[in-house]
Amino acid sequence: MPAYDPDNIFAKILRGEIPAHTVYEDDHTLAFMDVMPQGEGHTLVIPKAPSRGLLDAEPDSLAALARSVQVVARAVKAAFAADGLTVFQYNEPAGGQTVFHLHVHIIPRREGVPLKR
Ligand code: DGP
Repeated sequence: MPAYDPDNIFAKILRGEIPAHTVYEDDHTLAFMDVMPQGEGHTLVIPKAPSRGLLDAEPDSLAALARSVQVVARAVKAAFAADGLTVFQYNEPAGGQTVFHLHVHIIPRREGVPLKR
């Protein structure tokens, strides 16, 4: 697996070098709206600690990420009056990953409405 690249776009968002529509932040994580949403309310949650994906993340960072995913998922579900949620995470190009800083997707879902691709 390649080394973590500190110039990835989410690292730049964490450093405030490029803007993001932030919806949640704590000491260890940040959540912001996805610029290419697959559905209304598509939100990303990332750890502040540098990791390329799930496989190289430190346990404390993962624990903080999991807690924030639940906080943000609850908020997004309520804010969009969703019937359900799709939560997913990709690793490496073969797994569908395009931005190489660990992130979790949260997408509010409505009965009968498919995801955009
Ligand atoms: P993936 O690595 O395939 O799990 O998806 C990366 C996601 O990041 C994709 O849904 C689009 C989103 N994205 C890419 N560039 C930016 C950006 O500059 N800002 C924001 N908010 N989202 C981005």
